[in-house]
Amino acid sequence: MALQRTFSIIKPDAVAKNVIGAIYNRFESAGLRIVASKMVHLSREQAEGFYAEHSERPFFGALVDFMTSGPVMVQVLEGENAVLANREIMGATNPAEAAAGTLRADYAASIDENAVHGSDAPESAAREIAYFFSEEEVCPRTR
Ligand code: RTP
Ligand code: MG
Repeated sequence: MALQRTFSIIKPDAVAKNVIGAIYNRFESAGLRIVASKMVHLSREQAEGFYAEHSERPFFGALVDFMTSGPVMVQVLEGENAVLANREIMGATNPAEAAAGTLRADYAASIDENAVHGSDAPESAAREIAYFFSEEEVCPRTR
């Protein structure tokens, strides 16, 4: 499989826990390369737009409250099969169901505050990367 990109967020709960570096280490240890990265405090408008697919769900308001409760790290990860690889590193949405050793098993407290986001398909990855980064801000490997 060719190199692929995915979009990742370290959510406000994990930033507050001071585990940005620990989570980046998981990505790198799994062979994923960080090719763009920044810290942002999302506005409600940004969070609502990012999670627009969930706007009719009952948890949408709580999700937006949480995602705007503190700064997040947003990053683009590049590697073989990056979308699926990142979802495996993250674990299940509900940390109670996440496999041992996954980010959500180790760092998430609940389904509402679950430490990380990762794109669920190559198409959503492309859309989500463009939502946060210009093309010049993504710096693929050159050596
Ligand atoms: P994410 O988009 O954040 O990476 O999470 P995901 O793909 O694993 O899960 P998704 O279905 O896209 O849901 C987005 C976020 O909404 C919250 N959620 N709460 N209470 C609930 O039943 C429920 N379901 C989803 C979670 O915080 C989830 O990460
Ligand atoms: Mg999702």
